[in-house]
Amino acid sequence: MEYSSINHKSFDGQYNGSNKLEERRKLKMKPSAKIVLSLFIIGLFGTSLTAKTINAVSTDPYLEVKPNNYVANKLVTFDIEVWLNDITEEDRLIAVEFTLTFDDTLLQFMGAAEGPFLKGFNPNTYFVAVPNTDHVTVGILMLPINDPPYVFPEGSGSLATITFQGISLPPELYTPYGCDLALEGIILVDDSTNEIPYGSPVNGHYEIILTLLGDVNFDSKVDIKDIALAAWAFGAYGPDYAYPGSPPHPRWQPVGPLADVNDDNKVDIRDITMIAKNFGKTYP
Ligand SMILES: [Ca+2]
Ligand SMILES: [Ca+2]
Repeated sequence: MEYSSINHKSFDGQYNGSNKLEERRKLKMKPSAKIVLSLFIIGLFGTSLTAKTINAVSTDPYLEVKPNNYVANKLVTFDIEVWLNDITEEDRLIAVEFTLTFDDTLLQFMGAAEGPFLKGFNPNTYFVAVPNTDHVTVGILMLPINDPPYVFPEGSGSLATITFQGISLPPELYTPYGCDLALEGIILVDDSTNEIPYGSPVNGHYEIILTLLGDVNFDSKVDIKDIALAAWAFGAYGPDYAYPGSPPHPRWQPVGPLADVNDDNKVDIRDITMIAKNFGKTYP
């Protein structure tokens, strides 16, 4: 699936133009915070629904970058996961390799960690991630266990979590600026060292959009929708908040990093106040 069809335009389209929200306005229905939030979440993840629908017809296993579209409004450290989907026991998978490519003028690779999927079938895995300037190559091998029968992976799950840091700001407000997080060099190996056929991967995309201070949903104005979104993430905090390595609050993603206007790794009344201060501002 190419990102040209699901680029910034379609992301914006959730908020501008003749979308569902606009139709509701025409019907003089007050959009509740719930509707705004669900539209926002569809905006962020609608692409992933489309991608899944396309892949549902394929029976081959395939790799997927999750989330499909990561959108930031400042330079942040963020994680993406690489999932293996639709593997079957009959595939007899014992090893996976893939390369994730990115634009090194926009992103810096920070680290990679094994996901839980393969370990759930065989705790004896060997995980290696080799970073390079603009790509990282990951390999995972399920080591033989002495106690047959060998349990082969089945279903879908995360192979790896890869952490990036945004390092480059766009030249101006509301100018889309980003790169693909594309999967290449995929190899799935079975226990006879044969390669397992796989479907087209679902690549990811990273985008940073600078906005008016407080425009949480990227619609070029600061209004009640932005406050409603921040209210949804109210009380949420990011990773490393409690102590180094601590997990983020369950409601941190996807809105928390965007609603954390003062960039202190949590959403609280300070952020809401800053949004309220800019209430009514529009761009340009
Ligand atoms: Ca807004
Ligand atoms: Ca904050």
